[in-house]
Amino acid sequence: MQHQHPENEEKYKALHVQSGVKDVPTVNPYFKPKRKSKTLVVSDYVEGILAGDIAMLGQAVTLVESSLTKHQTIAQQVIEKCLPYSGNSIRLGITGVPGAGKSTFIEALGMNLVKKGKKLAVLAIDPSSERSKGSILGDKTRMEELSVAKNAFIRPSPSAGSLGGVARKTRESIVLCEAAGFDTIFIETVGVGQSETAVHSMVDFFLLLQLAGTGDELQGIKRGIMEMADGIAINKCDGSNVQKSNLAKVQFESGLRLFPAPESGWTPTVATCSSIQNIGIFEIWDMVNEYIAFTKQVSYFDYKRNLQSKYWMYESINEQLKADFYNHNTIKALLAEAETNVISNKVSSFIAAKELLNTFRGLQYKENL
Ligand SMILES: Nc1nc2c(ncn2[C@@H]2O[C@H](COP(=O)(O)OP(=O)(O)O)[C@@H](O)[C@H]2O)c(=O)[nH]1
Ligand SMILES: [Mg+2]
Repeated sequence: MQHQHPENEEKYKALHVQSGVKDVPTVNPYFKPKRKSKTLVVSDYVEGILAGDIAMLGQAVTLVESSLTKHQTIAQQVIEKCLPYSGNSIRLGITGVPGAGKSTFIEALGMNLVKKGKKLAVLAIDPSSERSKGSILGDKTRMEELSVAKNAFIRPSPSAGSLGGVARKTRESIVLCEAAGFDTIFIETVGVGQSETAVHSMVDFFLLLQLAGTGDELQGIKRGIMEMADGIAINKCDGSNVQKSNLAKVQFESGLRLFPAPESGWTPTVATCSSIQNIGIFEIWDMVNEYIAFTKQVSYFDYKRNLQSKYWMYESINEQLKADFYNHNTIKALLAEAETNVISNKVSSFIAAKELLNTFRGLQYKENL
């Protein structure tokens, strides 16, 4: 093509103009477009979960946690299909003040268990995690070995929504984990008030991690939580803390005797352990197993699980009713007005509430026509 350049004519001997090259393509010609990933349907999730596919389990849990209606619709169907395959696990709740060593304990016991061939799922309930942007992130570093162990599935707390909402999501995730073959489920709670009750109502065994010398054993604070516990472990029983921990053990034991006997007939046990030095950890697992054997023998195990199922049904009804009411646009507008009326004593609180509920019922009736 050289001749096309007039400068290449005979008369300009000294000059030689090269042809340019074609523009290089802006896209990589070797790039093979990936097949567009297919949208997963309910049966994909269910089959994946039942086959023990952890990636699929993770995606299904994400759906459970999503607040989008279209995700919830799929999630609920997946849960329903998985339900018949759930229930075959030991569910252990772990509570204690921040810093008590819950995550370290889970790492220690969890590694013991997966080495013995158990399949362990670790879930968490931390309704505050949205604000604190995941205290659980720090936790994953405490579960360094466990978070990469083959037979472990660690999932941070669902963060969006009310405690009730967060707890429901965790409870539903338990079903999926069990259907995926996880035989041991740990639920970690951040020890701030309400979340213990929620965790207590979804586990078989509720373990309270305590520290020696915090004064709890003497002041009897967190009485409600102590009453819920099936076992207490005094953690950080190592180094200069051993003597104090043993003393705390005795104090907790006598403290527990002041509580009324639990319905199960099981006497809560107190143990000491060091999660960092891996001392006394497996003994706590023995304690859990003794409890399971005991409650199964006296037919309390299933009874408790049935109570829990009923509890969650009512919880869901309550949540749903509340959400329907408070999220209704007309009601939202009327609430502001009712507040003013109540404050200025124009209407009594009780009557205002009754009127709003009546209006809500009327609206629902019309909407359902
Ligand atoms: N000495 C000692 N320190 C521990 C033990 N378990 C946990 N810790 C430390 O206590 C701190 C809080 O532990 P972490 O597991 O994050 O507590 P969490 O907030 O209850 O989950 C960390 O610095 C741990 O290293 C233990 O058994 N002995
Ligand atoms: Mg933690």
